[in-house]
Amino acid sequence: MEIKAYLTEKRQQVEEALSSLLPTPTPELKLHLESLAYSLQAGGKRVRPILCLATAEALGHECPPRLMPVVCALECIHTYSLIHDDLPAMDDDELRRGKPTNHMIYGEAGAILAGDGLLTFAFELLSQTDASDLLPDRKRLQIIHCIAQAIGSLGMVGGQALDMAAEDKPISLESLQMIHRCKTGALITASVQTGAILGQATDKQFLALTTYGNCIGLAFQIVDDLLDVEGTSAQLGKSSGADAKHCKATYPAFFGVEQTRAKAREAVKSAITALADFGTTAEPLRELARYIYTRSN
Ligand code: GRG
Repeated sequence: MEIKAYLTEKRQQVEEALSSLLPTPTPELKLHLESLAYSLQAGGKRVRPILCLATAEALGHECPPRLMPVVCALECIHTYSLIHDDLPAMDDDELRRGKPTNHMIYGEAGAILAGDGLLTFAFELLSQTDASDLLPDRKRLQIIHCIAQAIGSLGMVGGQALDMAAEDKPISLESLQMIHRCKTGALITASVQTGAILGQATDKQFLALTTYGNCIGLAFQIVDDLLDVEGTSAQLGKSSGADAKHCKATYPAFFGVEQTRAKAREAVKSAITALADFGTTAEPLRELARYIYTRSN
């Protein structure tokens, strides 16, 4: 299977669903709603919703259009985290997805509210109850719980707190791994788990897919560390060298570039091994794992 064509097709499916779901700007809230759309439609890779769709497909289920709001919620959450991560009080970045960051256009208060709006909107999308014929409420609740756990204080937010506290300080490899697991890995794993629930995974399949999610989450962050060292800002669509600027511990700082690359390859291999009991329907997941290793932005 051709991963590029697969990604293009799925990305289009996600883009169309996102555009149709975004609230229509009212005259009073024009600027605020525009600020949400600005970041959401700035052209991300849509890795998390695509992972969710590919996981459901691995289990033999195409996502029906009426369940796309659940899938799109993952991208709203991811985009909120990027907007807040770029704020002056956090990583203080001026470029994201190849465009000025949200606060550069809408100001700091505007960007905080854009993030708040997207996070809240995600839970509005997740909790819509008009498709209970396709997704029983019990399963929907399981998805909401899984995502909330992944992005809260013991997940992404906690990872960000640890990351902020670790700036300019020497930290152990274990601490770095925990930051990666919480800050980046948790939402990636939750995206796979959401697809697993949508695809009606058995307990055994859910566990295997969770291992797959954990491994690609790690590979994703290791590659992000590498790209920060090796990529250019034009290629990445965000400032390169940001980790060094903030004196952040990274995989390349611990292991050097070559060994870091080997660790990313190892994580991808473990992800693919976790899918051993799945047939050809899991080929997109296998290819996505390989793509995460070879991606250039
Ligand atoms: C502010 C609560 C809060 C959390 C922020 C995700 C995050 C936590 C910060 C982002 C910092 C960062 C660059 C992490 C590395 C991995 C990562 C999430 C990269 C960006 O994700 P991509 O590559 O971006 O999927 P696109 O733009 O393609 O969606």
